[in-house]
Amino acid sequence: MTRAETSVGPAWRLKLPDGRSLGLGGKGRALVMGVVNVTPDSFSDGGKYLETSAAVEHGLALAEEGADILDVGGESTRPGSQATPPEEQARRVVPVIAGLRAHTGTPISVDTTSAAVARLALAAGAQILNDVSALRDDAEMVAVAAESRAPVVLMHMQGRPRDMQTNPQYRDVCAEVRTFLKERMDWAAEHGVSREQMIADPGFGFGKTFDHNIELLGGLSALTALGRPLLIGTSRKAMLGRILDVPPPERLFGTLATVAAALERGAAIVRVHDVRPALHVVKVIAALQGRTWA
Ligand code: PMM
Repeated sequence: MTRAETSVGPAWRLKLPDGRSLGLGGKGRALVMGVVNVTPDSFSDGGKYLETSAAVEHGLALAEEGADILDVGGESTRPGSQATPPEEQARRVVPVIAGLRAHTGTPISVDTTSAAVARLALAAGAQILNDVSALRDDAEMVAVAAESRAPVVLMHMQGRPRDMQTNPQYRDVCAEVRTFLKERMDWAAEHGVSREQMIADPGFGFGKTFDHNIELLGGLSALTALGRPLLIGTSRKAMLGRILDVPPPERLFGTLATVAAALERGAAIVRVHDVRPALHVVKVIAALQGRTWA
């Protein structure tokens, strides 16, 4: 990895297990991660792409729109949801990952907290791990991350999806999220995961009230001190519904406002359902920040 300080901030290079790499930060623009949910019950698009072929087609359409990464998940993490057994997650995501891999070179991440699912996903062609539990749910996940050497997203969550929105409490949400992510990064490094492969995510909507989410987005730049690329996932989330009073499919413009705000505060990867509009925002902000935008 190269980590050069430039006038526009640090540059990172994530190494993919297939030998390719993803550059981000520095002079380059932020990356867009397109969401491919293969779930019956995700809050924003649940049930829509449950069929393998529909999910593959959707992922390929997002790649065509310019997604830099496709994030494939088979478990809903919406508030109140129960865990999906690994067998069922694998049944949903593995054929989709294999189908995408056959038709696009766009790097694929797997959104799972299960080591078994992660292993099968990597074998099917996924190259990035996205673990919303920051390697806490499954004791074997850290070994999968270390052995595969895949880039890994570590996300903050207070509580677990089934109870996380019950009564989340913070004294200082930015400081606490930052401390949590630092501790998880240190822990993962002690267990053999390369720091240079870590991506940090504050976890919008995961164990946070509306006020917590707003404070976190406003203060996002405090997390750049972690020294790793920041990923943010605000797309269509409830914080936007609270402000705009519209259902998830109508939260695109609100999503784009949060994408712009996050990019201004140092986000390096934005996880979104609507790739093309987000990519336009990414490019324009990159130009304003003196970066390249191609
Ligand atoms: N949000 C969801 C699922 N996975 N992963 C990361 N790293 N960050 C997020 O914010 C995140 C995630 C829930 O949203 P969805 O149901 O629209 O996928």
